[in-house]
Amino acid sequence: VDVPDRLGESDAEMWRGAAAILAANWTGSHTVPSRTLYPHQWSWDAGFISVGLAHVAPERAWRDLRSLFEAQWPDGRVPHIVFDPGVTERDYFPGPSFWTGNAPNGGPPSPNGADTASGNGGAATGPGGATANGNGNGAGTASGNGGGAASGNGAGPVRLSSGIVQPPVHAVGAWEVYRRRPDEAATEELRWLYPRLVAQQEYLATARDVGGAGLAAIVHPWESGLDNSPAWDEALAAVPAAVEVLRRYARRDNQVVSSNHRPTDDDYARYLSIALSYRDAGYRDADLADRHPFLVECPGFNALRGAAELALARIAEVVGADPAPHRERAGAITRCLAERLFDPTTGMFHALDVRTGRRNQARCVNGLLPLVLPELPAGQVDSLVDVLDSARFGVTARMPVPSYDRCAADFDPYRYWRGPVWFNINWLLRAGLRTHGRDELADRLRSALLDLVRDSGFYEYFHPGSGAGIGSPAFSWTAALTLDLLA
Ligand code: 9YW
Repeated sequence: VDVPDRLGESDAEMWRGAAAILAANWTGSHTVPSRTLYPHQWSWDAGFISVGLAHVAPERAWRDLRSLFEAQWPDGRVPHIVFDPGVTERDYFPGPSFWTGNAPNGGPPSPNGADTASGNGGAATGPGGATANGNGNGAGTASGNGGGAASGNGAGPVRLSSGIVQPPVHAVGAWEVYRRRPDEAATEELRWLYPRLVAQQEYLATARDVGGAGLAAIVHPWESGLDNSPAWDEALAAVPAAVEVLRRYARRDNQVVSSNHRPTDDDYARYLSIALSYRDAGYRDADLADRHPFLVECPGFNALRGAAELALARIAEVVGADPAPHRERAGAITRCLAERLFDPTTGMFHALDVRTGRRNQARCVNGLLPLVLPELPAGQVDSLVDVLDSARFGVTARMPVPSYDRCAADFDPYRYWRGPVWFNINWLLRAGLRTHGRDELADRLRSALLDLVRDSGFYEYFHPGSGAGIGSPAFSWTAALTLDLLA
C-alpha cells in the first residue's frame, strides 16, 4: 500500500491497517461488510466502501459498485443485499430463500423461476435490465414493478438479492472515486453507472412517494440502514409480530455477537412480518398505502436522496448530460424535508409515519443528517448544529455523535442503533458541517473519530461512553472512511 508521505507514524499505521481490512474483505468481485457477520454485499456499505477504496484501490471501488448495480431491478431499485451464491443459507439470515418465498413457511414461488434449479434462489435480476434501452436517462422506469423477475434480460450471471433498498449513497461514492483519479477509465465507469444511478433515484422519487409530498417512504426499518433506531418504535408497535415465523427460522446474528447488542426477538418478529407482507405482494409498490403495515418517511434516507442528486449533477457534467434537473430535484427534496420533517420544538428532524401522519418524537441521529444538504434553511442549520453540540449528541466529550439522544431514558450504549457511535453517520455529519462552513466542529469530529479507531480498532460500532469497540472487529466501512478522514 502507498501511504501518503505527510502522515505521521501513528496515522500511517492506521492507514495500513484500514487498507489491510479492505483487502481481507474483498471477495474478487465485491467487498463484504464483515467476514463474520455479513458475508454478502450490502448496498449502502458498498457506497461508503467505495469512498475509502478511492484512496487505495480505485479499480476495486469501480468493480464493487458495478457488482451492486448489476443486481439492480428493472424498476430501478437497488437491492439492500446482493447474495453471494458461494455462501450457504446458514451463514446469514434472512438469506435468499426467505426473500423469494422458497422458505419453511411457504409463500409464493419466485416469479422469476431462478430458484428452481438450486432450491435457494433469491429475487433475481439480470444485469442491464434497468438500462436496457440505453437512452441514458432513467430507463429503469420502463418496466414498472418488475418484482425482480428480470432473469435472462441481459448477459452475465443472474444475481440473487433481497427486495428492499437502502439509502442511496452510491452517487456520492462514485463521484468521490472519480474525482480522486479522473482518468479515461473512470469516465467510462461513470458513463456506465450514470443511467443506473438515475434509475435508482427515479424509483425512489416515484414508486416510493407514498405520502405524495415529494419524500420517499421506507417500507421496512432495514431500508433506513438504522435497523432498530427508536425512530421506528411507534410505527413498529402497530405491526403484528410474526412470532411463529421467527420460531421457524434460526436467527444467526445473535449467535455471532452478544444478543444484548442486537435487536430484540420481538423487533425481529416484526421485521419478518413486514418483509413477508412486501414479499407476498410480489414487492409491488402500487397501493402500498392501503395494505403495507410499515411506511415511514426517514429524514436521513431523504437527505441522502438529495445529496445523491447533487453528486449526479457533477457526474452529469462529466458524461455530457444535463446537470440542471439534478440540482432542481435536490432543491425540491430539501424544501420538502424542511417543511415536513423539521420540528422547531426539538430543533431537529423526525421520521413521519405515513399511515398515521404523525412525526415520531424520539431524537435520533437520522434527524441530524439533513445537514448534508447545502440549501437547508440557515435557521435549521443553526438549530441542528446546536443539537449536535449539546449534551444530547455532544461531540464535545471527545466522542463522536451517538446514534440516539444520550439524555433519553431508553438510551442504550450497547444496542446497535439505540445509542452506539457509528462511523458512517459521523462521516456524513462531518461532511455536512463542512458544507455549512462549521469547520471547527467538523475538525473536532474528525479527531474524535480517528482517536476512536486508533484506540479501539476498526469496529462496526462503538460504546458511546468508553469508546470500546462493539460488533464486528474488522468492519469495512469503518476502515474505508478512516482512509478518507486521513487522506
Ligand atoms: C443486519 C451491513 C448492515 C448495514 C446496516 C446495519 C446492519 C444488517 O448491517 O444490518 O443483519 O442487522 O444495520 O446498516 O448495512 O453492514
